[in-house]
Amino acid sequence: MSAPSSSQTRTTQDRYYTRVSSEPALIERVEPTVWGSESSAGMYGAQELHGHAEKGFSQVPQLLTPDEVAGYAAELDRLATDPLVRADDRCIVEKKSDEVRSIFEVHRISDAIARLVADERVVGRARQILGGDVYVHQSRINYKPGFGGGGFYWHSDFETWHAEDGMPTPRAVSCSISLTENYEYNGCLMIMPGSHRTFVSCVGETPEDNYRSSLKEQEIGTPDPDSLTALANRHGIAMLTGKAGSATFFDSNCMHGSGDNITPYPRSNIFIVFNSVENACVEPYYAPRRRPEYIGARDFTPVR
Ligand code: 6CS
Ligand code: FE
Repeated sequence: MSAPSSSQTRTTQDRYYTRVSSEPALIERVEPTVWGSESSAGMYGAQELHGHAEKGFSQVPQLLTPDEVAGYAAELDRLATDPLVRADDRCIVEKKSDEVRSIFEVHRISDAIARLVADERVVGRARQILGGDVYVHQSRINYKPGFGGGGFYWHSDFETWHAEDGMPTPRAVSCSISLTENYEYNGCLMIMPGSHRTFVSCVGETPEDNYRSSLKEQEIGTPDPDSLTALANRHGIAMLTGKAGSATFFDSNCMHGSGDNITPYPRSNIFIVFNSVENACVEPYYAPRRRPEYIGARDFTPVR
């Protein structure tokens, strides 16, 4: 399937068209969720991989030890208070405050996080799910501070990565590693279980430099209320709570979001997106031009 030039016109051969029609649409996903065999050797057992294929996500209760959590939490604090990092485009602050919301491309900024990316507990699970070698499409840390850390409205990551980063198919998986306790009330990740099997085509063209606003608060590429209602009624909503050190692996096309955090308890996580090397990004399908490489990588070197 050849990618269209980075244009905003729908191309007939692209199954996952979005942001080009005046009407939303629910499109059935045709690719598998687990690309390797569900009995492939690795950190996941067959039962866990089957569960991941069914729900579109899987939780690892204690991926990191308490000591490791403390180490990475200290690393997050160091990064968030480093003036050079604060001044970098990779650092996104909250819409309503000057608090750090996210820092992108952290696996290149922090040696500790680079090691975590290549840790078998992390990349090994991604390889099992994606059925082979993987590279990092995106990494970020989300701070979601207490008393006002902003949420993320419902969306599919694949919809954005297809439209704006040129990701051909949903053969990518995200790993969110919590460094603070994720309660129901402090903005934990919410996923509609099974929603990864439906691609929601969104309405509204991608503006120039959309990422400058979308990373603070996404508007373009968010599904319409009727589509969200249909998916929520069909699948329900799971609240991904978990202790610090727990991780959630979730398919690139899961419908997910998280609420604002008005509690005193921050919800910080490390977020790593693995893409199959067989699914390397091409030109954006529905955006005027590529996003910066710190958001959508163009180095497809497999994680070793
Ligand atoms: O635009 C993106 O790539 C990012 N936006 C969200 C809300 N989730 C996925 C990703 O980190
Ligand atoms: Fe997301």
